[in-house]
This record gives sequence, C-alpha cells and structure tokens, in this order.
Amino acid sequence: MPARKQSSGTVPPGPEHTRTGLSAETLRQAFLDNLFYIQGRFPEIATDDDRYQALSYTVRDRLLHRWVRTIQAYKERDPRTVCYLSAEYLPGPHLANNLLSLGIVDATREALRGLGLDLDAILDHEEEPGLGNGGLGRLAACFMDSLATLEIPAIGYGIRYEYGIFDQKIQDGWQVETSDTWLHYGNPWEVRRPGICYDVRIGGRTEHVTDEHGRLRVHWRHADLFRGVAYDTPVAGYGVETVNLLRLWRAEAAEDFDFTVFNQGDYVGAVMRKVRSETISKVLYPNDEADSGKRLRLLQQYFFVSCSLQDMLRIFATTGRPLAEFHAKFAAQLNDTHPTIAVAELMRLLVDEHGLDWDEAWQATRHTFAYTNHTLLPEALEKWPLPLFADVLPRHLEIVYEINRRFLDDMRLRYPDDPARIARLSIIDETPPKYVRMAHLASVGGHAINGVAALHTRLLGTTVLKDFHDIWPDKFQNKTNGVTPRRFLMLANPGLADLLTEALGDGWTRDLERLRGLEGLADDPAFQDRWRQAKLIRKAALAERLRAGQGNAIDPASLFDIQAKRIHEYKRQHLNLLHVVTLYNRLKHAPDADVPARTVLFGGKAAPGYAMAKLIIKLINAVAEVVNRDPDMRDRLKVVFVPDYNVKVAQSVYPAADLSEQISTAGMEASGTGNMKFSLNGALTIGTLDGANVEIREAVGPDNFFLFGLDADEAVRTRAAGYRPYALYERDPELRAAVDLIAGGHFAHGDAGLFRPLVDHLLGRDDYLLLADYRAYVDCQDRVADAWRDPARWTRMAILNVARMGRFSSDRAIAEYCRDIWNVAPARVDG
Ligand code: RUG
Repeated sequence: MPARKQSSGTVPPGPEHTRTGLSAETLRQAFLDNLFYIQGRFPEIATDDDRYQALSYTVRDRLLHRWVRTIQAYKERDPRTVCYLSAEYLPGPHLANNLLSLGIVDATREALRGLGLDLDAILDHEEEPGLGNGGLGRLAACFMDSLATLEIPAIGYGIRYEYGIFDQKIQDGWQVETSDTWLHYGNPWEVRRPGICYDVRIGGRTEHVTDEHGRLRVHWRHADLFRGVAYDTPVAGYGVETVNLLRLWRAEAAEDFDFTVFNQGDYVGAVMRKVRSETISKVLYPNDEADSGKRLRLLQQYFFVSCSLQDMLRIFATTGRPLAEFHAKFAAQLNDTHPTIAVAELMRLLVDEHGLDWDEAWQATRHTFAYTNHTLLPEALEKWPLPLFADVLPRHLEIVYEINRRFLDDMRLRYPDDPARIARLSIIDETPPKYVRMAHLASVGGHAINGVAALHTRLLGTTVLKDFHDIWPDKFQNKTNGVTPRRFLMLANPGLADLLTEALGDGWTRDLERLRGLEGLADDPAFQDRWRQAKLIRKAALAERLRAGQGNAIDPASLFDIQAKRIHEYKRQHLNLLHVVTLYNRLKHAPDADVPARTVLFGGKAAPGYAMAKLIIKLINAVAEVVNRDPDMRDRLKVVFVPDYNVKVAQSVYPAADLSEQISTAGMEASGTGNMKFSLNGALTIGTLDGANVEIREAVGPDNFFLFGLDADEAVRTRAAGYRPYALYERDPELRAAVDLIAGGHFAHGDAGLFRPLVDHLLGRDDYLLLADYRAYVDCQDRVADAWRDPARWTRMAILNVARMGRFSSDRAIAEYCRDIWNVAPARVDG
C-alpha cells in the first residue's frame, strides 16, 4: 500500500492531532478516546459493537477533515457538479473501504494489535447498508467511488431507507425473508442535517389564476405535506484528498404531533400523521415485484427527487447566477427511470415557484438531465397508471401533458402521416386506464440516453426506444459499466492485490489498464505458482466461512464454479442446475469416471413475490441435499447455496471463484457487473453473448473465455420460428434424464409435484430458452473440465483475464460519462 503523507491544512490545534493524525499511536489514542467518550466504555467491558463504533468514529473524524476542505474548495471554485439521482445505493461495509482510501489499514491494524484487538474481527462486525436490490445500486456505489477518486465534484442523492433489502435465511431449502435492521445499533458514518430539510407536497388540486401582470399562475393546493431531512455520508476518493457527499433523504412529518387532533382526545390519530410520513422512507422496494404498493413507490420517487432538486436550487442560489443557467452548474443523471419525475418537478420548481417562462425552464431542464437505461425487460420499464399519477401529483400531470403536447406537435410536423408512430412516441400510453411512460419522459426531458453495455445500447436503439433513436440518433450513447478495483480487488483480494503490486507497482489501483503488464508473466511458472497460491488462500477462506456458517465441507482444491447474482429466470440458475444434474447422472452411471472435482456454488436473493425464483432456490438446495450425501459422488460434485448474498459476502465469493457463470439468455441482461468482478479476480467465464460478456470476451480474447449458446439475434429468430422445447427434450437423452429426475421427485423425497411448475414451464414455453442452449452449455462445461485438468493452461488463461480487464474499471466508465455526457472536469482538493 502506498505510504500516505499526513494532511496539513486546517488541522485543529493540539500536539496529538487525535482527530486527524494517521500514525498508529494517534489512532490507538483516538480509538480509546472514542470508546470512552462516545460509547462510554473502557476496553475490558467493551462489546464488539463498541469497538466497531469507536473505530468508525476514529476514521470518520479523519474523513470529516477532508470533507470540509472539499466543500470549501467547491464553494470557492464553483465547478460544474454531477448529481447522481438514484433510488438505490449498495455501498457495502464502509469501515474497511475508508481505511483503504485514507491509506491507514496497516497503521490501524498495528494500533489495534497493541490493544490486543484484531482489525478483521472488528471489520466483520459491520452491518452494511443494503439500500439497493443488486447491480443497479452497486453500480451507483462504484460510480460514487470513482467520482471521488477522479476528483469530480459530485453529490449522490437517494433515499435513506430504514429497512433495506431483506435478509435472506434458508429454511428447509426455501428462502425466508427477514427485515433488515441495519440502523439498529446506529450508523456512525452518517451526519444528520436537520437544517437541510425540504417540504414535499402531494395530492390535492391545482388552480390556474392570472396575476396582476396578466401572467398565468398555477397554485397547487396540496392535500398532504411531508418533510425530507438530509443524512450525509462521506465518500472518500482513493489516494486523493477529495471526499464527496452521499446525501440520502429521510421522510419525517412536517409537524411531529397534530395538536388539534390531540386536543380532541384522539391520541392515536395525533401520531398517525407522523407514522404515515415516515412510511415513505421506511423500506426499499424489492424489484421484480408485481404491481403491489405502487402508490408508495411513486411517493418515494417523488419525495427524494423533490428534496434533491430543492437542495440543488438552494446550492445554486449561493452562486448568485441567474436561474436560467442552472444547467451550467449541475449535470444530473437519472439512474434508470426511478428518478424521472425529476423532469416534471424541475419544470414545476422553475416555472411555478421561481417564475421562469416555460421555454427558459425547458432549456435548463433538458440540459440538466441525462438518462441511463438499465433494462429492456418490459416488466421493469416503469409506467404509472394515469389515475394514480393524477391523484398523487396533479400538477405534475399537467406539466407532463404540456411537455407531451409540445413534443408531439413537433413530431407531427416531422411525421405528418404516421399517427401510429406518434402514439408510440407519446409519453402517455392511451391503453386504458392510460399510463405515463417514464422512459419516454426521460428520453424527451434529457439531452442524452445511454445503455450500459454495447449490445444493450444497440438493442435499446433498435427495440424499446427505436422511435426515439430514429428521431435523435445522436442522443444515444453507450457507456459500458465498470467496477471499482479498490473494493473488489484491493479490499476483497489483498493477496492477489499484493502480487499485482509486486509485479507492476501500485499504479494499477488508479489506472487499471496497467494490469496489461501481466501479459508477459502469463507463462512464467514461478509467477503462476504464486498466482495459484493466492487463489487457493481465498478458496480456503470461503470454504472455512461456509463450514463455520452452515457446516458445509468443501474442498478448496476442487473447481469452484460460482453463480452469484439475483435469482431470476432470465439469469438461468436452473440451466446451471440442469448441468449439475447431468454430471450427477453421469457419475451415477459411471461411478469410476475420471471427472475433476467440482464445487458448484450459488448465491442470490429472489424477490419475495417471485414464486418461480423462490422455487429455483428450493431446487438448488434440494439438489444439494441429494448430491452432497450420495457416496457415489465421492466428493467429485458438491452443491452449496451461500445464503444472504450481499456486498460483504460478495467480497469473499469473487476472489474464490475459478469459474464464473454468466449464462443469461442472450439479449436479456443489460450488462452485468458481477461478470467483471469475477474476471478481475482471476475467474474464467462461461457465458453467453449477453450484456457486457460480449465486451469481456473481446477484451480477454476468445481463447480465454468459454462461450456457448444462441446470440441475441438467434434467440429472437428461435422464438419467431415457433420454438418447441419439448422436441429438444425428446431428442437429447441427457437432457431428458436430467429433466425427468427433477420431475419425478428424486430431489423432493419422492414428491413429483414440487418442481412441476418449473418443469412444465421448461417443457411447455421455456421463455428463456434453457433447452435451446442446454446441449451447447453442457458441451462447453466439458471443455471447462478439460482446461481445468491442465493447471498451467488454466492459470495462463486466468492471468490473461486479469491482465485485460483494465477497461472494466468504473474509473473508465466515469471518465466517459464526464467527457461525453456531463461535461465536467476534476476540481483538485489540496492537502
Ligand atoms: O439487470 C441490470 C444489470 O444487467 C446491470 O448490470 C445493472 C447495472 O447497470 O443494472 C441491473 N438492473 C436493471 N437493475 N435494475 C434494473 C431495472 O430497473
């Protein structure tokens, strides 16, 4: 790790600098002080949590110092600022990452050792903020890391959910959800800002009046009022002084207590308003859910967007610039359609509240926003039923209508004889009860639209947003996702990180392209040995974790074949299972077959209301139960489900993988980022030509990637040609044997009904083309086994994978957003 110089600047007085010093001795002293003065404990009686809190406050003090200086620098220089609007963030545990950013991992370890304490045990105690569902929220967190590291002025805006993504337990093989109480012990990383709060109105009706200057004014007579209070979390750049801001909003009642109601004797009613208000930021919505609770979700989106825009306007007011220049100060990114109501809200704020005329306001709005699309799945493209929208946001509906009217008038000039196209382009879907199409609002209301991988962007422009691509081809851009090498290599895999630094110097940590220097070492036997050693250590660590947690005994020498991501039919965990059952059948029929030992690991959560995904989890565990205790397997096949997959667990999973399963139906996974994290940690990929797999394969070279299956165009053609999965089942004996074993109840204690819905779907419709890809997948897995038998060949491929992953750093992705969409430049904060 590079040595870090102690910060100068606005250091508070005092010889010890207990709040800023970075030496082991000052850290030790500060830790003890915090244990005493914040936790009210002395070392002998301190609990794990006391120690975690005391250390976190010690680190936070050091961050605050840089944080304040960053704000000062931004205030002085007034740079264009990125505002990342995202309903989800999955930052992962903060403590270790902040130690890394400050360059004080070793000093802290030493300080604690002096007190007889183990840093890793303290780190393990942290409860991570699960404020996201998966890839989209984690991408937002990687982007925040890269923005700070690249010294870009940025604010991440979102929601401070009191309950994040549910905790997953496995009972009798089934997923059971329990609530995530991440705030139970308090959150040392956030600073509540009671002074930064905004009123958010909803419901009611509008009145259109003419003022004394003859101008038409709109008054929104709202029905309800909430307040959003800011909670700030510092986001430190790595190896720089910049500390940016993640500002999350908590909903509170505008007044704590309704005294009118109270005085009438209705004590419960008096607090109801408070309870109702706080509901807005109470819980994160699990994705892949049906329409339940739509109203609350719309409220959540509007709530955080309104607070964020009001906050941006407050900051803007301090610059003294005219409001029509708002877009010169801020570049706001809409992370999916979730924050898209921002387009109408900014128009409302500028026109209704600040008196700009429509054209000026529209000019500012359009130049402020840009939209990232993360999915082509129709069920995930948000559209709000018009009656609901009108009820919650009556003024915004008028604004959306006006935006749409002007837009469609232009389009009619362009396409005078094409009413069908006009209907397709409209922001309003006229199918009863009518809907507001949020992706259309985002496309019209922003100056750029981007997909998250090259294939995804192409498909976006040729399918879901084709009509928009026809009118504004230049608005479309690709920005392939990336991941932060700090968390997902330096923190997750310190052994490999040290080996890389020894071989290449430490420049790769901020310039991942430098990993290319490894290419020359790919065939070096001594380097290969060390590479395998580093991998084995992480595999043994994961094995130990699983043994201690669930009593699973797995062999670190076996091939670790891992699929870890949300459970979804399009991600095809059940295709992986069909392969597992095929291997099982082969070993049953030829118990002496020479197959390399394989441990197939799964991890991931299913949306609570997604029955098929939950059945897939049950099937994984059911197969595991049978396979793992069958003596014929002789430890050559093991199946393990890793429960409660989250960022912390992910950090122990990626480094342990030999094989990364990226097997979604081509055309369905927008990008994927797990695929990048596995490969960056030296796993080889078995995958389809889907999402960013396409670019990963191009980068690492086709010889270093196990490709199988239909591509996106072939998948479309297969469906169009009248796909009949049953015919494939009949034709392929191994496939039939695998399906029959599942259907017959072999993995369900003889209950042939349990997995029937899954089997029926595969044989009847098979929307995700598992059977079409089965043979190619199984044959490809045979090629994987062959490669694994040759350690020198496998290790060479793994080294080349890592060497060529530089492009998939989130630093590269953010640099592209800065250059092509946001037009922002770094603003260095001096030490
Ligand atoms: O499913 C996509 C992933 O393919 C992608 O890598 C990730 C980040 O871009 O976003 C995921 N996603 C899409 N999460 N939610 C959605 C739809 O709202």
